[in-house]
Parts: sequence; structure tokens; C-alpha cells
Amino acid sequence: MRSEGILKKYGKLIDIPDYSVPLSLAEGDTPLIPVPKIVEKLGGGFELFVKFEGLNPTGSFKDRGMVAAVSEAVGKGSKTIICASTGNTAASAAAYATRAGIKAIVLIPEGKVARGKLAASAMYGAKIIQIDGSFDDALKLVREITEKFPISLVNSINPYRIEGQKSAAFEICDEIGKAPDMLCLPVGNAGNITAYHMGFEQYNKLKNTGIPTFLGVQAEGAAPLVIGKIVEKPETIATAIRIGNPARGKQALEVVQKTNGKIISVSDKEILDAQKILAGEGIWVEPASAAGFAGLIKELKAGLDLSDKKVVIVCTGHGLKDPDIVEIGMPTKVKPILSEVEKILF
Ligand code: AN7
Repeated sequence: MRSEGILKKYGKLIDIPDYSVPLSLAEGDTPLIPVPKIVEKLGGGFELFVKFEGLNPTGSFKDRGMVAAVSEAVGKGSKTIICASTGNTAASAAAYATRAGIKAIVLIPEGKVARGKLAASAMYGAKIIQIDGSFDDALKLVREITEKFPISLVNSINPYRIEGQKSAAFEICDEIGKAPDMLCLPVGNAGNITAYHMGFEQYNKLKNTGIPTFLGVQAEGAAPLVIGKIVEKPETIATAIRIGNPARGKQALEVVQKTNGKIISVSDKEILDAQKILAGEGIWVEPASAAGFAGLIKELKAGLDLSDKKVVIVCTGHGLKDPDIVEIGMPTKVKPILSEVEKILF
């Protein structure tokens, strides 16, 4: 039941210390939406589902990990949490901190955070600090700050973030009855890909549900795991994954190696095209969240055979997070008279 939140729903399967003070904003239990019309457009012959993580309480998948990390932090007596963020982690940290009655400090890269995310951090009352640098610079700083001061770090290098985030893999198995054959998802700091893999492995040991092949997708201008080296100045319209030095990059590479998968990159145009196709099904996701789907399209074009397979694309954040990326154009304005409206209707 959605109102439980993931800690209550999955109990001991999510390994956080007993001293934790369990929180909930009723995160998790996001829908797995079949998209058969998209499958037809892509040639047919397989099943495709969207795990719409944008329907979490703060509009992104981060809530799953954050509820676990903040529950642990509060349990050990932390009065302040801190994170570096391209926006979604910040919003989530801010929400759970205020829910728990503690403070959140968020460090964001200058000028590149989508408006919906910044607005959320402000509304939830976080202290927002802009860094004249990248996400990677911000992450380095929060590591230094937490070494010096009694403040809890809630980026995905915090193991409890991964513990919570793996619940999405449980849900997918619960819904389909087993793991899908393939899982496609965007990769930024590589926490989510690490968490999904852990979740599928754990469920497989318990329930023999299997493990999917992972397709991790980065944006071309921020694809350190594809080119094999740190990107000093990452650039992409998918600002959520504008990350040049992923903290869990090594684990992400292990995941794709173990599951016979791969990490590829897609262009900003491919990301925006994929975003539009999903919106055409009534599923509006933020640009980064369309990257997994963009990668799947690219692989299909390159000859990937998915016959009779079940594929899940993880859409990590809601489209409302980043309304500025949408070209709206000026709606036609008319007088409030039926005949005037009729003139432009047909
Ligand atoms: C919508 O909020 O890193 O590979 O600071 O917001 O686990 O990092 C966001 C990442 C994908 C990548 N999709 O996940 C942050 C941040 C969305 C995101 C990712 C992010 P990871």
C-alpha cells in the first residue's frame, strides 16, 4: 500500500541500523506503465514498461534512498544533513529533513539546476548554496565539510541511500512476477544503477526472480563511463546527469559487466526526442529521465534483438521539474466569444 512508504513495506529487506527513526512521505509504489503503442512504433515483438519514478513525493526516485538515509541520520542524532546535487537529491533531502525536524544544506552547481528542483528546496526550507563550479566540485566540498563538522552526508555514497533505492527493483519484480529481461536507466553519479542491481540480486536470492541485463545511459557531453575518463566540464541539457566524475562509476561498470549489459551515451537531441515520445503516451518526464529510453531506441536501431523480451525503462523524475526545457510557443489569444473561438478551431 502506497501510504506505508518503503521502510514499512519492505521492513528488514532494507538494511538500516536498528537505531534509525523510520520516516515516511509515502514514497515508493510508483506505477509500472505498459506502453504497447510505443512498442509498435519500435517494430513490435517485445513488452515495454515505464517505471515512473517521477510520481514519488518530491517528484523523483531520490525519495526512496533519502527516506532511508535521513532515518538513519536522525537515529544517530544528526541535526543537519548535507548533499551536493544537480537538483533532485537536494529537493528530496530538504523534504525529508524538514519532515524529521532537522536542517538540510544543499550545494548546487551554479546556474544549471532546473527550476522545479530549486523551488522545491526553497519551499522545504533548505539552506541553498550555489557553487561556482560543477556537481563534482560540490560533491568534493560536502565530503570535506562532513569530515570537519558533525553533519551527515546524504549523497549516494551514503550506503543507506542505496539500501532505500533498491526497493524499486523489488517493486518491479513484485509487479511482473520476476525481473525483466532488460532494465534501461540514466546514469549520473551511478547510485541508482548500483542500487537496482543490489535489489535484483537480493530478490533473486530470496525468490529466484532473476537479474536483468542493464543498459545504463549517459548524455554525450557527460559520459565519463563511456569514454573511460573523467569529464572536467560536463555539458548536457539533461542537467540532472551533468556529472563528470561519478562517485559509484566503478560499481556501475561492474554491474554492466556482470549482467552482460553496457553503458552507452546519447545526444541531447536523442534525449529530447525520447522525452517527446513518452509525453505522447501521457508520461511527461524530465530530460535526464528520458535518457534510458533514448538509449534503448539507439540500441534497437543498432540491431538489438528484443524478441519476446520484457523491458523496463526507469523514468527517474517528473517533467514538471524542468518546465523551462519545453518550447511552449505563444497560445493564440481570442476574444471570449464563441464565433471567435470557432474561427481558429477548425
Ligand atoms: C532525474 O540530484 O545526482 O546515477 O544530485 O536527478 O544515481 O546519480 C541526480 C541524478 C537520473 C542519475 N535521473 O542517477 C542529484 C543527482 C534523474 C536524476 C539521475 C539523477 P544516479
